Amino acid sequence: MRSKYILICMIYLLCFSACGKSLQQNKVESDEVYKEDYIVVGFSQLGAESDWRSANTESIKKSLSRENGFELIIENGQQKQANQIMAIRTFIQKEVDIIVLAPVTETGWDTVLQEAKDAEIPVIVIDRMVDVKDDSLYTCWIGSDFVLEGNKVTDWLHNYLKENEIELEQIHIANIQGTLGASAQIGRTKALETAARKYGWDVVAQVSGDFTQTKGREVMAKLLEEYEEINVVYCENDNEARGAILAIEEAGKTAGTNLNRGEILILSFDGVSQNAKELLKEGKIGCIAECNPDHGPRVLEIIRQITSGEQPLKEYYVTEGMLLKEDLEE
Ligand code: GYE
Repeated sequence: MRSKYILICMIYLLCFSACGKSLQQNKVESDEVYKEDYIVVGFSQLGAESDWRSANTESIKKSLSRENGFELIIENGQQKQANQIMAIRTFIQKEVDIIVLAPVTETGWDTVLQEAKDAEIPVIVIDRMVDVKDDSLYTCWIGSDFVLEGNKVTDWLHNYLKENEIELEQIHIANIQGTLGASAQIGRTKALETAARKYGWDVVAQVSGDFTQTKGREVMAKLLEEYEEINVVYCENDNEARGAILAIEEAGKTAGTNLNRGEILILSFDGVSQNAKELLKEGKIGCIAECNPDHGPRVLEIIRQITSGEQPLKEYYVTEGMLLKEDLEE
């Protein structure tokens, strides 16, 4: 009886230790696969506030795929810098190979980027810029020329007013800005302010719509109550524009390109979603400066350069054009 008991115990112990060992081996093996076969990238995306943003995330996912040799960890910052800083610290702890950062605003990155530099992890900044004292804190930046985008819209407005013989005194502009402190907001607002000074345009109000449809709608509804005279709305992205159009229609007014008939002219940025293109086609938006969200292929190329010891360009501007009703009709 006693020897039977000892035998059962021995079998049990043998099984247990064999199982334990094989589990441990698997873990080590998979860790090795994870580290050796893939380039691990931590991507701190600022949020999911717009169609542009979703397209941008998709572009990164597509390029930094498993098939291309990447293990991609994405953290959504929910439009809050504190979340993004936390995400970067987690990436550092995980010892990722590369960090990709799409920052919500420009300032406040010095400390955490210094931590990444100390850990010798290259940081690729995409879309909006970072404003840091020491630019060796990041490897490079890729994104758009936001002032240029804004200039295209203000040029379009200037020509539109001339062609339609609309007097300067007749127009009253509301500026629904993007997230304050974001490069896209800073550049686009600056272009409007410069043109307003140059041509003497009346900008009646400037208020942030945080690049979202909900906020754009809310802000526009308030503006219409406060300023009867508004007849041009310079929205800093298509989601805000869509929100503004809804608010205009809810107030019983019309978004359109005929100012002489009392319509409200909407100007916008991005041109990524089908919905925005439809609104342009219907004449509810006057023009859209294109903003290119497709950063994935370029990021892929930059990582290839970094891993093969080449030095990527410090700044790289993506190309983009203008979206007009005429082009869509063709
Ligand atoms: O235009 C807007 C998004 O930073 C360029 O952010 C980006 C802007 C884009 O929310 O739709």
